[in-house]
Amino acid sequence: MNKKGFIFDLDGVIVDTAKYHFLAWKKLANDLGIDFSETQNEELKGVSRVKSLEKILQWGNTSVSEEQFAALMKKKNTDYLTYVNTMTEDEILADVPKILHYLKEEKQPFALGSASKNARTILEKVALIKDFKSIVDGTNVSKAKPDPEVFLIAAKELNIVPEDCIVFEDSVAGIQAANAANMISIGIGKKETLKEADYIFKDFTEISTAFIKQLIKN
Ligand code: B16
Ligand code: MG
Repeated sequence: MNKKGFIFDLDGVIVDTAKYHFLAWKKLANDLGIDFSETQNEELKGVSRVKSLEKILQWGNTSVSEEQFAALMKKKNTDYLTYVNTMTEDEILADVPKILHYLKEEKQPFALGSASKNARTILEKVALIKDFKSIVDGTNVSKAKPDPEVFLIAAKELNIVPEDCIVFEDSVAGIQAANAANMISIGIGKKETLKEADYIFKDFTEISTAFIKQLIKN
């Protein structure tokens, strides 16, 4: 039987935590006297926590000391976690369970490949943690997307060569990382934004099990 490695990004693919990142970053930015819009939040998707804060400070023409930077990072995460702690299975995005169920039925291994250091907490909150054969997140990588490191580690842990891996991603940097890893990239989101992906779908309601079956076969 053909075996492929399926790798899922977390935020924007399995759950929409971007709305919580937005609330936490907005509060932090506004407290510093910096404006922060939803459009700017889009630019932080898939970007690490450190890089996100660097960008916000840059947008606000603000510089802080190393200690202040560390304190701001901590503050943002504490605030973000208050939202994460309210999460339940109801927040799993539409038709994600349908695809995960199908992969299990077909005995296809799947992993998580996320930039988030909170990935395990989130997967626990939405009761998906036991389903993933491997979880690679912000605590396991040294290079952020678009570097392929996160997906290459996931492939290794799944014991599947990169060429036989399929990545679901909602961020441009993530699609670039999947392409750089020589994996099949599936963009979840807008066609105009994710044009570098091999396939693009609005969300999982547009992805049929027949399509997944075809990916397994090829
Ligand atoms: P944390 P993903 C990313 O998750 C988010 O898209 C991005 O906005 C966030 O800054 C990053 O995780 C780090 O998250 O602060 O929880 O470590 O899309 O790679 O699953
Ligand atoms: Mg994402």
